[in-house]
Amino acid sequence: MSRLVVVSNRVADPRKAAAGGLAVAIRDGLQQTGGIWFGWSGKTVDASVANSHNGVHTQTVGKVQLVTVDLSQQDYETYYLGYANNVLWPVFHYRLDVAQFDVRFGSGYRRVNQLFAQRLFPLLEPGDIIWVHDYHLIPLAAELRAMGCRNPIGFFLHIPVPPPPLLAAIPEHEWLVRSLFAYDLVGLQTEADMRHLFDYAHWEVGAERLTDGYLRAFNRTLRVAAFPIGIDVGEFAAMADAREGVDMFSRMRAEYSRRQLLLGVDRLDYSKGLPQRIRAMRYLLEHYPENRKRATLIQIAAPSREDLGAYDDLRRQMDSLCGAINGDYGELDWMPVRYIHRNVARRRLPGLYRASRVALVTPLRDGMNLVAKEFLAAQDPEDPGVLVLSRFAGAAEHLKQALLVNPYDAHGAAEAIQRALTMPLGERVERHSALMATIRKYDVHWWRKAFIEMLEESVRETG
Ligand code: GDG
Repeated sequence: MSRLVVVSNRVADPRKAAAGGLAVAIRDGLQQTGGIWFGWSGKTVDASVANSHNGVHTQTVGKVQLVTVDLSQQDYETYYLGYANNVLWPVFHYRLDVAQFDVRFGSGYRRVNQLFAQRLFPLLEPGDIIWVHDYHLIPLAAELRAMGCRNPIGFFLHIPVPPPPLLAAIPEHEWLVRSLFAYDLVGLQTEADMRHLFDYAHWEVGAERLTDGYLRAFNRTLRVAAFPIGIDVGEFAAMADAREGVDMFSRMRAEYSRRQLLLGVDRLDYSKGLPQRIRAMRYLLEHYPENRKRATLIQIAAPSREDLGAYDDLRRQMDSLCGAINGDYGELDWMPVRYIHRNVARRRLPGLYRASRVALVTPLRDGMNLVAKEFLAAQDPEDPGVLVLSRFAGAAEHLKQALLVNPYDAHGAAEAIQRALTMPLGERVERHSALMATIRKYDVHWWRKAFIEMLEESVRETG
């Protein structure tokens, strides 16, 4: 079996309890074959250190080496804050209005990808399979190839691919897509993402569409396929039954015994549709007054990327919307929204999910959305809650039995929430069991195996 080399912006320490399902799946893959997990250390240091070997750290955990590199402050600002999070993240989530284009960002992005390639290349062995993750590292394979790397290299994009005219708004769009052709396999979350990439490649670079997921351009053949990412369903169900999960569940059930709990769990990010969700709640209270003094939304908004201005705006907007809805509708003994701008411990999440009658997963745009799947996995199958899911989350492509909504339409979303709150037990059970079958089949282990198998296969086919 080939050794696996995983590259991502950040390296999760797989021994830490906080590691999510993705980190666990990657760790399992690495432990099976041995290998390397390579990425940024999360630290910024003086440029002289970052550019020397003192900026590289190696730790061995079992058969796996965790290798991280430090970045200079300037690289952090241009590569990470600038290009990754002020250009690629907003544009790939269809938000040209919050994108900020600056040539310095593009050069920092390229420089850090080169630095990663320079540090990684000497560690590679001929049989290694390389798996690169996410938008921070699109040009990594091209940089490795320029150094003479012939190993199979796959790329998985965790976020959506926007339609071609939006992608083309990025000044370096052609370079980015050309860089993708240095990979042997590009994995995307959904069929819709595939269509966008194929259309772009066809119209903008004249790529030839070969059979079944193969594109030919720049003298290379690239295979593209959709691998909807999943969760570790067993782990989540077990966490719901563990002490902290059960404690959380009992506390919430006691507090909300005669009330109905709605739940949102998100990073505080403008892609997640949080202001729109509060507006839908307002609409619900206005038009279905039976929910007053009865339904409460707990919205966990974990702090995220607080160094960026667009996130400050969102924070202010949420403070004001939540203040207004509570001020207008709240009573001495009831508040419509409990907004918590903090991180909640991972072990407590399943209990919270299980105590909730409805989950509101209503992003404006999302690659997949794992919260939707975690909520389902944590439910009591005999008395499950209802998932209200945005049609614009990648997850909507295969979670068909959820109540799908358009998050921009406060009226329609409120109707769906009302339907969820009043759904009879039989229908809840039926929908939940169909959804569980899907998330069990397409879990995170399926995702990792399917990607690696296809990468190995595409390399055999194209030589
Ligand atoms: C990207 C793509 C794609 C959230 N709040 C807390 C907390 N979380 C955890 C959730 C879940 C994870 O964070 C969020 O995952 P999502 O998939 O919902 O969203 P992104 O972070 O935007 O992830 C997304 C994903 O990559 C995988 O490919 O699905 O589309 O955007 O696991 O539980 N965890 C803890 N406290 C919190 O307050 N502990």
